Amino acid sequence: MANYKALTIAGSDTSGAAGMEADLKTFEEMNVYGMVVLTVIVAQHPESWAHDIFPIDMNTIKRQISTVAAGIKPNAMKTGMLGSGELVELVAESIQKYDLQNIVIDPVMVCKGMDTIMVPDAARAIKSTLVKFADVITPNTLEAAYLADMEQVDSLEDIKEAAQKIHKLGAKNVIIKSGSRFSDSDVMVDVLFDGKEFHIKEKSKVPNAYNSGAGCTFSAAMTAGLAKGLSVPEAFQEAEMFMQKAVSSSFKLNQFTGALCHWAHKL
Ligand code: PXL
Repeated sequence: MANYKALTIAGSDTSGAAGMEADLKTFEEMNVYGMVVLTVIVAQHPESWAHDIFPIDMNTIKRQISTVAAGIKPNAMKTGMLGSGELVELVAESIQKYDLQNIVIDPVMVCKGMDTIMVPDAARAIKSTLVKFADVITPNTLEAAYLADMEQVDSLEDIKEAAQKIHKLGAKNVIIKSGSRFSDSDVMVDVLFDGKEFHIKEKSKVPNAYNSGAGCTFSAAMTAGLAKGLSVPEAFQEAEMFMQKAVSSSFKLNQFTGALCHWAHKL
């Protein structure tokens, strides 16, 4: 039996909904062996759910990268929360040094419910150094606006413009997810731009769904598809089907948040 291996370079979301927890659950459900380079640990305050970020030191991160990249070699990899500009640069160097393939960049700049960039220094470095290594980049509308130097991305036309601009930065394929952020619409769109064509996936908002970790899960599903040798449009199709089920069966964790049901495709 073929064993396909995927790597995530990402933070731990202690609540289990986002970050490397979401990535590993997704890899597993998609029949791909998962590995982690841990970058930060996010812990939430139980009374307010405010997030604190505890970084892992750079030497420990370098050792983890060499374990999986030199010692094993994944078929595909993704990035999640990177936490500092220095770490973004280390990831870009490592992609070249170890000749890593099938790179999915999830340019995590905000967590669910936030509208300001968490670590500006990391966001700048993603734009200047990491985007060009992306076989696929998967920003939400806030991240897309930042990367494309646009005031806002709030319509399908904006998404198309942003995707073209981000493609010009060097990403081979750009997937922008409107999520539930479009202000005046019941419809959500995910748009894949491959440099020539737009592939548009329209879907209805799922009422009362919990979508914490949706960005991580989607980019992990893309990574799993590429690890298995699917083309980008095929991986997009498979990731969309996986998300549809995981979001429809999402559930509450506490009064602040909930999680996707990663195993919903088996129900
Ligand atoms: O969903 C963005 C995200 C990514 N990575 C980690 C997180 C979060 C949001 O909470 O905690 C580790």
